[in-house]
Amino acid sequence: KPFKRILLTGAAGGLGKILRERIKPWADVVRLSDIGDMAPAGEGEEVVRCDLADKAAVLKLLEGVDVVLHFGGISTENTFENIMAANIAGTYNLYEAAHKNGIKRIVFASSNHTIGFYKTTDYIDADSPMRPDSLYGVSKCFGESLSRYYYDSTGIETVCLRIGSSFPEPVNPRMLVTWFSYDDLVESLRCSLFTPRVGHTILFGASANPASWWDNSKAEHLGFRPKDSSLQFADKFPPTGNYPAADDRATLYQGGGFVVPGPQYQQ
Ligand code: NAI
Ligand code: 15L
Repeated sequence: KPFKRILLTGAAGGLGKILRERIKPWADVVRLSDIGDMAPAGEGEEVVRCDLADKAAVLKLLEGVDVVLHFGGISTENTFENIMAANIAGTYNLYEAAHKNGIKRIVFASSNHTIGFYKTTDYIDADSPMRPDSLYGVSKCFGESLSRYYYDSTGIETVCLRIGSSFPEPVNPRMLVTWFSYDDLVESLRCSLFTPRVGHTILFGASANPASWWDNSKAEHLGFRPKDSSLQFADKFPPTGNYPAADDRATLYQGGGFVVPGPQYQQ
């Protein structure tokens, strides 16, 4: 197999559970890690419970690893304290441990919420300035900057995959634009891991949907071509004629509901 050992963080999560099955052909051993419960290790698997905020534990977690798929962390808006521990300290711990363990490449599960304050009428690319829509989005911007710093200073390569909405199918009209099928997600990871040189690349993770807010031309070298489309679900969400609605922030901005923080997160 191409790799000796792949580490997947966030293995107990929604995407982690899907990826657990799909990445097996790529490595002799898949090391699965999360702070939460995971199914016991099967053949060719290692299961390691680890809090990303625990620096010493993360250093050990990365021993003997060739490449990392970093999907662990808080995945929606939360308190600054929680985000700081899991996403900011956690991602720092991961990169520092990767450097100390001589790891060459990481795929970082970034998010469309790094750019969620662009309008739904904007069309942007990887060079458009970040415009996070939440503290969660800010923590993903931190991860992208941190990975850029580690690439420039140590040569660790990273693909920052700005995932749109990766779920079995779109569950609201916004997701007709942001939907990223599981097959396309896996293919984007395959391209990110097997392209000979990726340097530091930002890739928007969306399927070949009828409408798009994101231009992936700056990531051409990865050769990623999405195959699925949200068109098959379009009937679920007939057009209303007023999208975006001038009085509705969740349809005005690419980040959707994330631009309207829940009462528990309002300043
Ligand atoms: P999820 O919330 O289901 O999974 C995240 C996993 O990280 C959970 O199992 C959780 O226990 C683990 N985790 C949280 N704090 C941790 C800590 N301190 N130490 C170790 N593990 C910790 O989220 P999902 O949907 O599977 O997303 C995976 C990754 O992809 C996340 O980083 C998320 O931000 C990113 N992403 C996902 C999108 C999607 O559409 N599913 C869209 C954009 C980004
Ligand atoms: C994300 O970053 C979240 O992790 C995911 O749960 C979805 O909310 C997704 O963005 C989205 O924008 O649909």
